[in-house]
Amino acid sequence: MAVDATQPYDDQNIFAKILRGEIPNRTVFEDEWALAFHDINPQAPIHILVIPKGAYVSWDDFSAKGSEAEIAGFIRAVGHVAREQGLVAPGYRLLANAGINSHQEVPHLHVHLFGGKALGPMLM
Ligand code: D5M
Repeated sequence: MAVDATQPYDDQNIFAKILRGEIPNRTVFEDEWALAFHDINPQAPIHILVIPKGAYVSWDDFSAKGSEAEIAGFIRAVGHVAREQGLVAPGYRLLANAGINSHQEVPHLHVHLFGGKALGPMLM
């Protein structure tokens, strides 16, 4: 179900539980600012989610409230994972859903990292 990204952060969301270690995940990278793990329902040969460690619902929430260090750390983590996964030369796609029209399902900011095949033109 799509979430209303204008709601306050819900610390019972599934990615908050993953960050607290309450639910297992297939981690590919973790540092002070971010956690990256395989999507449970992959849409490409490589489909990784990168999430900030702070409690932010969406990109706009994060950009408004996150510290410079959190924002820099998160963006660096996304790039690090893309490099580590060998996606720079073949290419990759980043996507962040926000709110109802995008059909965001989990109300903790996450960037989808897709790769591992020719992804074709962006449809929307
Ligand atoms: O995408 C939310 C994404 O989160 C969707 O691709 C499935 C994924 N998901 C949901 N639960 C899990 C767990 N437990 N592990 C890994 N991946 C998960 P959205 O952009 O919100 O539509």
